[in-house]
Amino acid sequence: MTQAEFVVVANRLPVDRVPGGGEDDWRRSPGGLVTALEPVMRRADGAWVGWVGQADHHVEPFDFDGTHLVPVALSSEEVELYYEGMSNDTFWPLYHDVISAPQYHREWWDAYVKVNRRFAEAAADTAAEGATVWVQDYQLQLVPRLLRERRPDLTIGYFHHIPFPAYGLYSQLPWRRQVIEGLLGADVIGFQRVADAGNFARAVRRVLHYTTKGSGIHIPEDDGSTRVAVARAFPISIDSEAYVEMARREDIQARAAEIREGLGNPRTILLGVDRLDYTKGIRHRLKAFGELLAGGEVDVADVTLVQVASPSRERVGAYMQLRDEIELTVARIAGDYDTLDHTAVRYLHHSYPREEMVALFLAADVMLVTALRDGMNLVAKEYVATRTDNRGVLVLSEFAGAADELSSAVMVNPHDIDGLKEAIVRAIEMSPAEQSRRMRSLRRKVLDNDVGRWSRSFLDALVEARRVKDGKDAA
Ligand code: GDG
Repeated sequence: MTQAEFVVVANRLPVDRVPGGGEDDWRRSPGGLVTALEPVMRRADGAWVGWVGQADHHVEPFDFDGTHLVPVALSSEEVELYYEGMSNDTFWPLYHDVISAPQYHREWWDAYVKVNRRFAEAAADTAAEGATVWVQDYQLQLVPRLLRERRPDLTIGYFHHIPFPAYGLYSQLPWRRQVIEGLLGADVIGFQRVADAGNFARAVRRVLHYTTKGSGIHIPEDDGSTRVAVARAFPISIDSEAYVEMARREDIQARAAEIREGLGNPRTILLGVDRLDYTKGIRHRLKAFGELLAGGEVDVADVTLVQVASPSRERVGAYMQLRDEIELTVARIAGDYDTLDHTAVRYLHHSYPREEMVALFLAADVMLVTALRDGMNLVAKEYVATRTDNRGVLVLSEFAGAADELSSAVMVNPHDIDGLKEAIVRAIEMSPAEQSRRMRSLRRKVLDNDVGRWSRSFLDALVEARRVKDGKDAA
């Protein structure tokens, strides 16, 4: 059994099976987290504990590209109860301000506990004495405590990629105490926004009556001593340089021109790129755009909205319903406003390679990020990173975590349809000088604060936690 000094625990392993390949054919998953942690994993002789993404599949631990991968198996029933149920139909809607009604089912919770225990056991078996373990996201909120119980020698971090809701909503959760206790097993608990960390600290005070001071949470231990866990914001980012490099590639620029051409060279291309998810505000965006066409503020001959809605969680009822609603709206807009030469909305229910996404970013004059609630929203940062000529406008929801940093965007409250319409018109009409002024400032933020900086600052906080712990043990 490998004993690693640094272990990441996430719902998914950082690899996907190669389609059509053999049992042992894996490729690196495209995600930002994987890119961010790659250098750390190599340097630290790291291991990654996670699910392979297929139910009822037992895979032995294996090495991939310098990282030791430890697969956790899930049965199809567990995928249904722990993943699609508790994670994606309870925590996801509850933590995104109940945009869709969360379902509370005791058998989902039981499966969640059981699967979290399995991940904690796998991590405990993988970590070397005194190692650092970094747990990722809301599917694994109980792992920090379960792991600490088994391995008090470890330094444990947890990062929460999605929002943490206000207590008035969080308190609905029948297992609100267990979840807080689970998270408090970590030495450092990271959130996207300062407000998320604040909501968490308040929940800790309300549920457990612990004292919090700044980012410190004072946890009474069984032996009468107090342990201090740190809960604060570490806003995640992207591999900005990789996006800049792709944006400079001639083949990708040529593809962007081809995309514009294919749409009939409209004066303005608006773009939305989201997983098809009710948190992303796709319906609000379509409603605002439809009204602009109806009111004549926007003409189909001049403006096209390209909406990429990548398939997501297709077995969860709320997602099936959302897809039907969006597709009905798109078809209505097409029927009312398309001409033989122009299309109002080019709707694409597909996933695309990263290069194609960058070509789309380059082709788009206006990027619409109108999430009703979003932990961060990396698409906003990716768009900004690719705009090397400082042109283009980002319309950004104040309910996305990215709004804290990207304050030079055109800010919107997506619930305010009139406000959203005004923002879209303003973006379409914005002078090149104003575009450039705003984009320069946005780009500075995204280039300075990339994902490498994010992971370094989180890991530095863990090193500090370790120092405090060692100091305490020595005393
Ligand atoms: C969660 C939180 C937080 C999308 N379609 C395609 C594609 N994408 C890529 C985007 C972007 C990523 O997927 C989506 O990231 P987001 O941040 O926008 O949203 P979530 O998936 O909801 O992520 C979020 C994030 O975790 C990180 O902490 O920011 O708030 O909800 O990178 O470009 N990529 C490709 N083809 C597609 O069709 N290649």
